[in-house]
Amino acid sequence: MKDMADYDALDAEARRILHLNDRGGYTVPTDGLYPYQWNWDSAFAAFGFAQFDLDRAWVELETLMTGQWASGMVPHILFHQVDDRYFPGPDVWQGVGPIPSSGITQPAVAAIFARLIYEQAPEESRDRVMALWPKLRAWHRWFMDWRTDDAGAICVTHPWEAGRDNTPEWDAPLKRIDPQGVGEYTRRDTSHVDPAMRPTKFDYDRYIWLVNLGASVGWDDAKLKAINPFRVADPTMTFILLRAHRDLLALGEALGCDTAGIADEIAVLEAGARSLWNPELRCFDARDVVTGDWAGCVSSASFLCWGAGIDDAETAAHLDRVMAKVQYGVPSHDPESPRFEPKRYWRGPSWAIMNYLIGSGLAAMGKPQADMVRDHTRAAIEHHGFAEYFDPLTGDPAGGSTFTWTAAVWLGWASPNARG
Ligand code: 9WN
Repeated sequence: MKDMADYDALDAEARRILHLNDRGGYTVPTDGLYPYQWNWDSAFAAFGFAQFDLDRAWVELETLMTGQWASGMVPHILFHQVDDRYFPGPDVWQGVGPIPSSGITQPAVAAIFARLIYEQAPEESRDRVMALWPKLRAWHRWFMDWRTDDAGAICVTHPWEAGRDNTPEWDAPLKRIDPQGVGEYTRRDTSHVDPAMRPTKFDYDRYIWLVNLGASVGWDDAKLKAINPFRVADPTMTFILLRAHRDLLALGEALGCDTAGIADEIAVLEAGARSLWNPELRCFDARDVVTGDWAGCVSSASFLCWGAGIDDAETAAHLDRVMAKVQYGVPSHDPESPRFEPKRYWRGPSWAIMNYLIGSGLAAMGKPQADMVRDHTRAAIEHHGFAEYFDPLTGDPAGGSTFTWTAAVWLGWASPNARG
């Protein structure tokens, strides 16, 4: 246990990281490995900035929304300036928005933080959030139009869309893809980070094949939906959109916006969330929409249910079982599964952002595990720094360092000085 001076120093280091990664109006996840603006990273950055610079927090969200497409979609990467340290860049993606971008989205966390930041300082934030609200509404509507399955769950159409790139949930759907014609390409990620901590070539070939497929139809939502073999109803997207939609509604009511339709959409998403209950696994799980097959995975995404306002005793029992095996946060995949790899990206490591979404959800529903999830996250960061992710067994830092969202989660939630 550190004393308060040490925590103050960690707070200062977290603020330094946010400034270090600030490119003027937007924040990169970390220099080199990810030199662009990423969607959900940026919303977390806003949460971090809001702890000490309210104006800069709003600017982050405002810049994110400048990339919004005419359809309402908000891309997962905005390429504000070309940087060849990352692949695939704007030439491969061929996004069709107002600025160069990718063609897929990411979990809709922005409205969650817009509400949180607004409630922290309503007077000063009112005009800023009023301007953002209709854009967030349009983005959520696009999700409802293009990403729901028949049951009302939200689907991922590319492994990068859920932000949990190589999680075992995608193994079977990706296996069905023959990545013909992908050709030669040079990965950049493995020149920044140990390949043992990154997705495999098998995964990358399919990631790029899916990007090429979207670009081949100009990212037309209807055309792509008809030809895309990868469509998985997913707890990450569904629980997060449900939580964000509740926040959008509360925010809209507070601001006097036109909230027509949102309550009905929440009911659809609630049904969709319940459709992700796998009766054999006795837990929330991903479901391949093409085959109807369950992934059969207890993952950190299963534990996002509380954030969405859905309590479940059997999922809580899984959380207790899983947490008894680790010391540094919620593992992204079940440590008792043969597919668990504690250092490989989304196949085992603990991520501060998921811990935050899970822990804050547990706290909102008064669940006793909330403090444990926060304490684990605090321990990971205080012992091992602001890494992209952590080995949940040893706490070893993994992936990139000086990471924006880890610093933001520290400032907003994990630090003993945090107000959240
Ligand atoms: C692809 C930026 C992003 C995160 C994702 C994380 C990782 C990108 C990559 O980095 O994905 O989007 O190239 O590996 O999986 O959640 O937003 O930090």
